[in-house]
Amino acid sequence: MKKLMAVIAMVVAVAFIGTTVVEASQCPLLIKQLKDGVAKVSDSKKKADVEKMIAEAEKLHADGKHAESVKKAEEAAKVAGIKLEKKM
Ligand SMILES: [Cu+2]
Repeated sequence: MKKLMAVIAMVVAVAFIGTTVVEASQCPLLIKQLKDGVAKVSDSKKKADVEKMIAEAEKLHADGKHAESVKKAEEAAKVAGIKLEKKM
């Protein structure tokens, strides 16, 4: 009986981690697109702003604030004129 409980607990934990990973993997995807795109920004001031926002998005992602990280990434994309492709 104890073993069954442990198995159930594990299944629940894996399901929970699974959904978190899907959400968490969105930010690095967006950040990668931003990093690729920012290289093509010719305006140096704009470029510095975008790079700052990318760093902030990375930090938010590292802190587990994925929704905020995505928002920051979208903001950076707007400034840089990059079209982000999102994973659904
Ligand atoms: Cu994230």
